[in-house]
Amino acid sequence: MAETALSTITTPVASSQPAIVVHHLEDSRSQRILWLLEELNIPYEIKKYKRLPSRLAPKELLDVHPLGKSPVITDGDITLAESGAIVEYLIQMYGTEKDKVSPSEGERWRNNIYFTHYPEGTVQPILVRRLMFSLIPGKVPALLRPIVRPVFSQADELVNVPDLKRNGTLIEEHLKKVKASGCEFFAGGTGTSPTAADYMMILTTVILATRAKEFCGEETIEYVKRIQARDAYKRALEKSGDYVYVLKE
Ligand SMILES: N[C@@H](CCC(=O)N[C@@H](CS)C(=O)NCC(=O)O)C(=O)O
Repeated sequence: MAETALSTITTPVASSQPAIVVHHLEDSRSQRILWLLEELNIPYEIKKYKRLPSRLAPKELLDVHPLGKSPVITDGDITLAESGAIVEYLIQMYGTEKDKVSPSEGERWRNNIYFTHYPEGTVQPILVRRLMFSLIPGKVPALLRPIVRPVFSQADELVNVPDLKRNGTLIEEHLKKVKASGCEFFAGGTGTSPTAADYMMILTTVILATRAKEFCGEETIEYVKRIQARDAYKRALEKSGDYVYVLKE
């Protein structure tokens, strides 16, 4: 199969059901959307895209959305990018009461909003910056690498490490707090199901647990294990195929 090959898996769709299509790039934020759709138990179709050797997305994704990134969904005439927007859209359109959090729920509502926006707004950019710092030295001419590598390593210590320590602690302390009050999900309160916050936070927590363990606390690891044990999460993994961010026992 060509590097940019696109393949389609269609889950059984009753004719009256909405035709949601997920444009899914391997090993990407799009896994959030597959998990959500499995939890919501609504039919959808996956169009799969392989990353190029550069790890960038193939140009076919530009035909779907002007930024050429994943996830993107189409739902009838609607095309929507940005994982947080997609999560909120799907929950509003297809979620039931258990998937939603209302303003009357006070702190639970505020937690839900905060942890829905925090991963893309704060932590993911730090993790991407860290990845770039680790990759750039390998891209400069070999002769310069002995000079460039320590510079980026020092920059990592100076810029990324303190940020990741603070963020890892914030996540860990929050999970301890909600667990102490009897909830196993990010929004806390009386919630017994994942909410938008969990669909967004799972990527960050699993990256911390697998790729940045030094910043990841025990409660965060337990959270990832709990989510990975959910049937809907397992079904999403089966449908996506190989996924690099899996916390092994
Ligand atoms: N903030 C966007 C980020 C989208 C994004 O950067 N997606 C990555 C996959 S995780 C991507 O498409 N990367 C390939 C590329 O940049 O070419 C979101 O949450 O959807």
